[in-house]
Amino acid sequence: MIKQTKSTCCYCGVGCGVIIHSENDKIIDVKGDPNHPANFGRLCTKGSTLHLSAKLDNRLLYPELRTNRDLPRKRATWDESLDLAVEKFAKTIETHGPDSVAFYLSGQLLTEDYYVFNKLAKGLIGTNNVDTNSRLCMSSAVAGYKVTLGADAPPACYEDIDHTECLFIAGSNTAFAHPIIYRRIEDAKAKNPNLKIVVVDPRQTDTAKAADLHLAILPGTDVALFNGMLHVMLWEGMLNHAYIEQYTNGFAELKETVREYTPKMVADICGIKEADIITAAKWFGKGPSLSMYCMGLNQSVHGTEKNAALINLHLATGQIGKPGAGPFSLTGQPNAMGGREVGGMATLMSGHRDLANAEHRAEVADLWGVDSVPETPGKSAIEMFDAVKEGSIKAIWIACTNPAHSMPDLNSVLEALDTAQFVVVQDAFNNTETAKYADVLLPASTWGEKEGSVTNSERRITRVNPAVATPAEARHDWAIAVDFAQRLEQRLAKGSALFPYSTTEQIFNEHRETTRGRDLDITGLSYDLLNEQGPQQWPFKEGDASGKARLYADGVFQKPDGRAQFVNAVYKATADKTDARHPLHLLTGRLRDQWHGMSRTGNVAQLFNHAEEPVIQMNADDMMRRSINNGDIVKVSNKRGSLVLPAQVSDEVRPSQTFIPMHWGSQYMNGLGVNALMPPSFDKTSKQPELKHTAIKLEKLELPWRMTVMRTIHNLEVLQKIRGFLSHFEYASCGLFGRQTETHSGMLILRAAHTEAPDAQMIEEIDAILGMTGDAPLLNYLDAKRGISKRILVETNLENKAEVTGVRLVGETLATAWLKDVMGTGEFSPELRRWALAPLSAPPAGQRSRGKIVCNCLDVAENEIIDNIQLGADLITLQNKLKCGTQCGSCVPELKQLVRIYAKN
Ligand SMILES: Nc1nc2c(c(=O)[nH]1)N[C@H]1C(S)=C(S)[C@@H](COP(=O)(O)OP(=O)(O)OC[C@H]3O[C@@H](n4cnc5c(=O)[nH]c(N)nc54)[C@H](O)[C@@H]3O)O[C@H]1N2
Ligand SMILES: Nc1nc2c(c(=O)[nH]1)N[C@H]1C(S)=C(S)[C@@H](COP(=O)(O)OP(=O)(O)OC[C@H]3O[C@@H](n4cnc5c(=O)[nH]c(N)nc54)[C@H](O)[C@@H]3O)O[C@H]1N2
Ligand code: SF4
Ligand SMILES: [Mo]
Repeated sequence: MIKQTKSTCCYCGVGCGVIIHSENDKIIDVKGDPNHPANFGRLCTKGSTLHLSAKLDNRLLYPELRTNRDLPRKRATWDESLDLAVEKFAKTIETHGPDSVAFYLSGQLLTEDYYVFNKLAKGLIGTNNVDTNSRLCMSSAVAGYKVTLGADAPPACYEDIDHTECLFIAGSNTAFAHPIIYRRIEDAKAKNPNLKIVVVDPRQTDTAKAADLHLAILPGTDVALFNGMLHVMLWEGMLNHAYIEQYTNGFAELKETVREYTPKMVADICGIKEADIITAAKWFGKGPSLSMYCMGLNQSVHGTEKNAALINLHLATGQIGKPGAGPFSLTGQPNAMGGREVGGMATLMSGHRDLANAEHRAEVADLWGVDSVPETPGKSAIEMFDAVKEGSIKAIWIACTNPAHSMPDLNSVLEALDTAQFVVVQDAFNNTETAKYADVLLPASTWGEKEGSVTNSERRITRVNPAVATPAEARHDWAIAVDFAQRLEQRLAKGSALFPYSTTEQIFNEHRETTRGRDLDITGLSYDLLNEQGPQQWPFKEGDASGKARLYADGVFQKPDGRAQFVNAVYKATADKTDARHPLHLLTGRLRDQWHGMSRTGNVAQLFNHAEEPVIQMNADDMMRRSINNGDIVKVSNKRGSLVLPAQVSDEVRPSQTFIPMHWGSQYMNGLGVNALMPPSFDKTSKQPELKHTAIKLEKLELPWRMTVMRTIHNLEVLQKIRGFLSHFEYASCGLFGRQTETHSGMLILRAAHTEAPDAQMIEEIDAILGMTGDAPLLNYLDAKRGISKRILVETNLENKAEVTGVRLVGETLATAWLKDVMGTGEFSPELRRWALAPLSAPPAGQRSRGKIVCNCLDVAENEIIDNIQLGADLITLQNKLKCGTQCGSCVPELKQLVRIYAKN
C-alpha cells in the first residue's frame, strides 16, 4: 500500500507543499500538493527529485565521538555522546561563564527545533550566543523592515504577483532560486502583457534576460539607483504626498538627500543608462508596484540601507498594503521566517521581541518561568567564529548548517573550528565540511521524517508531517535539544524543568503563547487546524476566521506613533573595491539545480546535468585580453585565499566581472570553494556579511597533464572514496552525471589536471576503487611515450547489451564530453572499440556531445533543442516534440532564450 503524506519541500523559502509517497517505510516518490497555496501542485527541479535524495547511503546514522583530537571519531551511544557534551558544556559554563559557549543554528530547522535551542541558550544557560545561518541570509531584510516599518514582517503575499503592474526584482535570480514564484510571474505576464518586469542585477541572469528592463548595475550600487529613482519620481510628480503626510516620518531629510541623485550622477555610479533609470522610476511610480528582493541586497556591508532605500520607494508612492503592491523580501531557506519568529538569533527574542527592550526581556522570562533572560547581545555569526578563534567561546554546538563551507573568509573559520575546545555537530548527512571538526557528531532526522511546522516567505505556516520513521539511531532535532537540555539542567542543578516536552505540539503551543498580542499573533491557530484546514498566514489572532494576506492596509505601522519611517540612505561604495592588483570583481550566487553545500542535491545525479563542474564565469573580453580559452584552468586569488578551476566564457557577466557559484566546496573540488576568497566584513546594523562580492586577481595555469575518470556507481561510497584524491592534483573536481535509476546512482566523474604526470600507483589505486582492474572486461590503450593511456570498461547490461560503464582517460582528455554521452546508453559500437584501441585521443570525426542537459525532468540536451529550433521549432513545438519544459517548468526561461538566439526569422 502506498501511503501519502502531506508535508513541505525542504529547500527554498517559497515553501511548496508536497505529497510524499511511501511504501514499507521507504520514500518512493514526491508530488506537488495541488491544494497548497504556495505552489498549487507544482514543484521545481529540486523539489521534484526530493525522493531521489532520500537514500540512506550517505546519511549519518549513529552518534560518533572522540576524546582525543588526534584519533578518529568512533561510533558511540546517545548516552555517551550527550553525557560527554553535557560535561564539556557544564564545565565550560562553570569555569568561564555562560558566554563561553555558543549555538550556531539554521533557517532549515523547524520552528519547534529552533524554539527549544533558543530557550536552552537564553533560558537555561543564560547566554544570547545563539545565532544562525540566517545571519548570512535574511538579517539585512529583518533590519530593513524594522527601521522602516517597525516589525520584521513581509507585508505582501504571492497573490500580489497577479495584481501588480510593475514587478521590481532587485538582487534576486528568481528563475533559479525561487522557481515556483517565477512560474507565477510567467503566468502573470502571460495574462497581463502590460505587466512591466524590471530586474536589477549586475549579471544578466535568466531572470534578467526575460525582463522588460534589465538594470545591470555595478555591484553594490543599489542605494544610488533607488535614490535616483526617488529623485525622478519626485521631479515627475509621481509621489503620493497625502500618504507621506498621513502615515510616515522623515521624508524631508530624505528629500534633501535625493536632490543630488540626478539620473546623470546615478547613471555614472551604477554604470547604466540615464534613460533606463527614468523608465524604471516611471513604471514604479505608476504602480501598483511590487518589489521582490533577495541576496543581491541583503548580503552586503550596506545591506540594511539597500533594503531601507527600496522600502523608501514604496512609502513615498504609497505602494504598500494594497493588492499588487509592497516590498516583499524573498526568504532563502524554508524556515528562516520561523527562526525569526521564535527569536532564534543573537539579537532577537521570542515573538519578534527585542533584546534591548527591558520590558520584552521581562515578558520572555515570565513566559518561560525563569528569573531573567540575559541582556547582553550575543555574538552574531562572524563575531561568533572570531570569538571561537580568539578563545573566548570555547564550546560550540552547530546544527543543520555547514559553516566550514558557507561562511566567508573560510581559512579563518577553519582555524576557529580547529582552535575550539569542543565542537558538537548535528547533521543529517555524513559528508559535510564541518563534520570533520566535530568532537561529537550527532545524527539528525531530515526531510520526510521530521515533524513540526515551518513559515514561508509570505508568512504562511505549514505543518511538516513524517512519511517514514527516522532511520537507525537518528533522532529529531528538537528531541536532541530537549534531551541535552534536560541533562544539562540536572548537571547544573538548576532545579527547574523548562523542557517538559514529549511532542512537537507542546512546543508549538508554547511558541504560540509567546506571540500573543505581538504583530505575528497566532493565538487563533492550533497545531491540528494546520493539518485539517491547511496552511495559514500570520497574524491569525484568537477569534479570527483567517490570517491576513497583506499587512499595513490601514497605514498603521509597528512604530510607537504608528508611522513608518523613511531612512535617509546615502550611497557608499562597496568595501572590497577592485584595484591594480585585484582588477576583477568576483560575484557569487546560486545554480538552478544545487542547494548550498550540496549535502542533499549532491546525491542526485540528474541535478548535476545543468551545471556539471565548478567554473569561474568570465566575460569574453577579459578572457581574450588574458589569452584564456574556454575551459583553461585558472588560479583565482586575493589576500584571503585562492582557488583553481576552469574558466568558462559567459554572456551573463560584464567586462571586469566574474562569477563563481557558492555551491562547490572541498567535497567536490580541491580547495575550499568561493568562500576561501570572500571577506568577513559585515553590515554594522544587521551584521550580515558581504558574501556577494570581492576583488580578485586571476592567472592562467599551464597544467598539461589531464585525467578524467567516469564510472557507473551503485552507491555513494565510491564517491566518498574518490574524494580522498581531490587534494592530490592542482585542479580536481568530482561529482555525478546521468540519471539515478532503480538499479544505480548515476555516473561518477573525477576530473583532474596537473603540471606533470603523478605517481602511477595513484592511478592504480583509483582503478582499483572503481573496479577497473584485473579480470574486469576492459579495453586498454597505452602510449607510454606520450604519457597517454585509455581504459574502458564494457559490461553486459540486463538486456544483454554491451554497455560502457567505466572510462579512465589519462594524460589527455579531449574525448570526455562525447564519452559521457556514450556511457550508460547500451550502445557500444565497433567504432567506439576502434577508437578505444587507437592512438587517437580526440573524439572520432562526426561525434558531437549532447551538450548540457537543459531539461532535467525529461533529459533533453541543449544541442537537440538548438537543432530543432534551427529547423523552425518555437517553444510550443519544442514542448510538444521533445517534451522539454513540460514537467516542472524550471527550464522554460532557458528554452525561451534559446529560441530567441537560434530562431531564424
Ligand atoms: N537553486 C537554489 N535555490 C535556492 C538556494 C540554493 O542554494 N539553490 N538557496 C536558497 C537561499 S538560502 C537563498 S538566500 C536564496 C537566494 O536567492 P537569490 O538571492 O535570488 O540568489 P543568488 O544567486 O545568491 O543572488 C541573487 C543575485 O544577486 C546578484 N547580485 C550580486 N551583487 C549584487 C548587487 O550588488 N546588487 C544587486 N541588485 N544584485 C546583486 C547576483 O548576480 C545574483 O544573480 O535562494 C534560495 N533558493
Ligand atoms: N559566497 C557565498 N556564501 C554564501 C552565500 C552566498 O550567496 N555566497 N549564501 C549564504 C546563505 S544565504 C545561506 S542560507 C548559507 C547556507 O549555508 P549552510 O547553512 O551551510 O548550507 P546547507 O548546505 O544548506 O547546510 C545545511 C546543513 O544541514 C544538514 N541538514 C539537512 N537537513 C537537516 C536536518 O533536518 N537536521 C539537521 N540537523 N541537519 C540537516 C545538511 O546536510 C547540511 O549540512 O550560505 C551562505 N553562504
Ligand atoms: S520552489 Fe522548488 S525548491 Fe523552492 S520550495 Fe518549491 S519545489 Fe522546493
Ligand atoms: Mo539563504
